[in-house]
Amino acid sequence: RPIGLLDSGVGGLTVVKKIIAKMPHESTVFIGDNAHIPYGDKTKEEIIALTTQSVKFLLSKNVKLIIFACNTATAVAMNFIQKEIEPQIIGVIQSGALAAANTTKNKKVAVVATKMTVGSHAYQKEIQTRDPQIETIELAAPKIVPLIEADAGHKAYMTELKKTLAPISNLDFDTLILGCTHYPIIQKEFAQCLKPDVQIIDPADQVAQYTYNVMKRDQLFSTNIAEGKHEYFTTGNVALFDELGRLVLNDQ
Ligand code: DGN
Repeated sequence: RPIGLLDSGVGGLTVVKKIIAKMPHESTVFIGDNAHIPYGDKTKEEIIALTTQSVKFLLSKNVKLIIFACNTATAVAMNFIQKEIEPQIIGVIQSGALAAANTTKNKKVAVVATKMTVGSHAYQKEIQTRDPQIETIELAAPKIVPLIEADAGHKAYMTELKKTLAPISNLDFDTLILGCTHYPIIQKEFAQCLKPDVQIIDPADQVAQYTYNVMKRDQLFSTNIAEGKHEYFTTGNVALFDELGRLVLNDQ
């Protein structure tokens, strides 16, 4: 049985890529809800309804575990949907918070994410439970995801990203969480907009490790000795998803 992953668009492929690298014998099924991107500006009810559709699709593919490769869905819909289904759901926020709490030395962490993720303060809460001394600075960046989804060539980001990060770029945090799974696609550009000693956290690294641990604990590893198979689906434009998706999967 495969591992299921979902996102509102191609961002979740940054997580798929790390899962495949960590567990090459596992098969995966990914669904990107590109028809309804961005999730960050929608209501909680809308996000729960859309995420539920993607979860139903993944369950129809007989997945053994589901990863919400979307911070917005993790923040808003994960706990609610977990109550309704049997397979375990793994989100990205808990892992991102853990990685940041383990990384920061000066106990100041910045999180850049969608409006909805920032509004939920999910990162702040998770970081607080790990270390109440850590100060979390949260910044919503609603313009970045639509730019990434629109521009397969990675071009028009710098100006917008600089503008978006301006309110925090001179603050003295030493760790920054890419709190949206689209952002690792432009991690280099993020680095260029920040002080050189800021550590950038892609929660997907810790998600891959956590997923590995859960699969070991629950004996979910595939007995395949061949490489896993990977299927990709989108609710949106297939040609665009294909073009941008290939770029994300091959490019990092
Ligand atoms: N990739 C998603 C996230 O991690 O929050 C959401 C992007 C969006 O829909 N705006």
